[in-house]
Amino acid sequence: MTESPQKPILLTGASGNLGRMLAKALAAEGFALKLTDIAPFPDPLPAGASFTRVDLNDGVALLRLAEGCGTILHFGGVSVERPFEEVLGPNIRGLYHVYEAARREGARVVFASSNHSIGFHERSETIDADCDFLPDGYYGLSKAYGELMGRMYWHKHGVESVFIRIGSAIPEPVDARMLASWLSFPDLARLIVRTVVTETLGGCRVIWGASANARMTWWGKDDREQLGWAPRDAADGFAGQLAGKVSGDPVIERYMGGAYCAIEYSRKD
Ligand code: 15L
Repeated sequence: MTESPQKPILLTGASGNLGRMLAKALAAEGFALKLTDIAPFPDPLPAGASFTRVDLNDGVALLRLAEGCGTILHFGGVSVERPFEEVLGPNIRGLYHVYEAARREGARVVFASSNHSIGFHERSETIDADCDFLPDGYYGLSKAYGELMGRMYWHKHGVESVFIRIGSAIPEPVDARMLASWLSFPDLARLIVRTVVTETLGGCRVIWGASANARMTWWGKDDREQLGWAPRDAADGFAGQLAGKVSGDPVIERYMGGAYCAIEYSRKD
């Protein structure tokens, strides 16, 4: 750990792919962790970590769990496109519970937002962090709402937030789109450390969650300098094998959100 002793970190979604990776990486850095998820934690508990099974719909349990925490890393909830009714509880009500807990504890929220909050921007554009939200489904819409909720909690209650609009955070890129959108696990882990140790944010900060990929021309200015983060990895080495791996679907290939844009797409023009 680089700076002053930290209060414990609450990590929601700890049993998911990103949660498991972050639990390991943050524990290795010496952070005290309270892990939570609706699903059991599948790995051996890292040193300095506890795990409590909680449904994000249960606001009382979440308040109790957040007691004494200085940061809430909110990676819980539905993480793919699903029908509205499935997204509503975990991603909207659950998020409200997270922000209420942060308000009570005076904690910072680091929100795993997504590129799907802006998914209907065309790939030919370069958009800055203050661009319009153009969600590509109910999941992306919940991420846009989450960022708006964070802004409300800053202006009304002084709760600081970092919104990470994650591209494609998986161990390796698997198609041509990810030559632009890929975010390596180490780059994400280093970013999360910066979101925790940076002393003051003075509001809400937005980060485009992509590695230093040569094809990442879609996403421009954001608040990385203030956090002291710059990605170090790149998908470029995969270009030879992945450049031709495209869908052939004009909707998927036109927009940043890719396949999510084409789910139940019914426009005729
Ligand atoms: C996301 O937000 C999803 O959680 C993930 O499963 C991927 O679909 C990713 O975006 C992506 O756009 O590649």
